[in-house]
Amino acid sequence: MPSPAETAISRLDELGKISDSPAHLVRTFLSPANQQAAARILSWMSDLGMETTQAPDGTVRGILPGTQPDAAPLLIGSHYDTVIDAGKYDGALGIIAALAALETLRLEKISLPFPVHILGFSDEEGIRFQTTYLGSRSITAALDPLTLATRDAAGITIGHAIVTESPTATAAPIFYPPGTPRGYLELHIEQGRVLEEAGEPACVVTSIAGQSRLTITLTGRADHAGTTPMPLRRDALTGSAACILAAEALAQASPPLVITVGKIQVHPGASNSIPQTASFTIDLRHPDDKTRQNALTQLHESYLRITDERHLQLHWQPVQDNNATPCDPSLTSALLHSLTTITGSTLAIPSGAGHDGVVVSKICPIAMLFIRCREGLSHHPDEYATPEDIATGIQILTHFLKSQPA
Ligand code: HGY
Ligand code: MN
Ligand code: MN
Repeated sequence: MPSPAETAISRLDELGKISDSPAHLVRTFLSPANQQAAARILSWMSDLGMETTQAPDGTVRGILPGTQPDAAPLLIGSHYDTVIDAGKYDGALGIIAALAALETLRLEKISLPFPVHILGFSDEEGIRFQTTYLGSRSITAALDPLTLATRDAAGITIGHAIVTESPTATAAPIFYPPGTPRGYLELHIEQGRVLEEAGEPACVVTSIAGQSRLTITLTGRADHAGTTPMPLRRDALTGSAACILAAEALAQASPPLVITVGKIQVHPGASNSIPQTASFTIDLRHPDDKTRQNALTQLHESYLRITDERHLQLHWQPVQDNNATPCDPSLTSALLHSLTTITGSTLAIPSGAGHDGVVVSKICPIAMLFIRCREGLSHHPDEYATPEDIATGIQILTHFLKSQPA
C-alpha cells in the first residue's frame, strides 16, 4: 500500500499529463483539460470521504467535517490551472499535499476538532483572460460585471465562458462570508532559489509581492515594407520594442522591481507590411505598493514620450492590480512551529510570485509553506521538487493540522 507521500507523487505525475496540448503542459480557465483535472481532484477528495462540490467557475472543494462540523473551517488549497509549457508542481502540489496530509491523519485515526475544506481553484495564472485569481476571487465575492465582461483572444467573455463551457454553470457558488473561515493555508513550490541556496527543504512565507498587469497597445500605420522610407514610417512594432526595452531598463535600474513582457501580438503580421498595431502585456511587481505605483507612473510617462516621438497612438490598459499581502503573523507562527519541529529550520521569506492567498486574505488569515524546487525553476517544464521535500512538506502540514486548537 503506497504511503500518502508516494500517492502524492503519482498523483502529481497523473495530473501533469492532463493537458490541452500534446506538446506541453497547459490547462487554462474551463478548458477541457482543466475540467478533466477538476474531475480527477474531485474523485481523490471523494476517496477520502470528503463531501465534494464544484462551483460555476470550476473551482472544486472537498469538506472533511471533523468532530465539530459547525466549527469555523480551515481552508487549504491552491490552483489546478497552469501556465503554458508549465511544470507539474505549480498549484497542483498544494492541492495534492493537502489530500496527503488528510490521508495521513486518516491512517493515524485522528479526527480534527474543526472542518477542513480543501479548495482547488480553477484559475490563478490568468492565462486565458490575463485576470489572475479568478477561482479564489469567486469564493470571496461574486465576480463583478467588469471582470465577467473581460474577453479572451477569441473575444469570448468570462461570463459567457462560464455559462457555455462550465459543467457546473448552474451550481451554487462556493462562497465564504468574510471572517467565517479560521484561516487559509497553501503549500507551494518556492519558485525561487532561496531554499536551495540555504540547503533547506521548506520555509514559511512572510508576504506576497504586489503585482500590476496591463495590456499596452500601440497604433501606427500599416504600409509597404519596400516603398516606405524609414522617416515616414509609423511602425507599431519598433515602437513597442522601444517601450519593452524601456521597461527592462527601468526594472534593471531599481531592483527588486521586476517587469516582464510575456506576450506580444502584431497586426497585420505580414513580413512585408509595416506593423500597424502591436499589443503587449506588462507584468510589474514590487514588494512595496508605493514603489510599484511610482514605477507604473514612470513607465507610463516614458511610453507617452516614446509614442509621441514616433507618432504612434498609445492605449494603456490596466488589467489587474493586487497590493502586497502580508501573511497572518499568528497563523504563520503556528506554521513556523511545525516547520521548526519537523526540519529545525526557522526560515521565513517573502514571495515574489503571486498566490491565491492575496485574495483569500480578504476573508481570513493566511499562511503559506514553500517547498524547495530545483534551481528555483518554475513556469517551465523542468520544474522539479524531490519526493523527499514533498514528503517533508506533507509532514509539516500534518503536524500543523494536529497542532491547531479546537
Ligand atoms: O504569476 C505568478 O506569480 C503566479 O505564478 N500566478
Ligand atoms: Mn504560477
Ligand atoms: Mn502557483
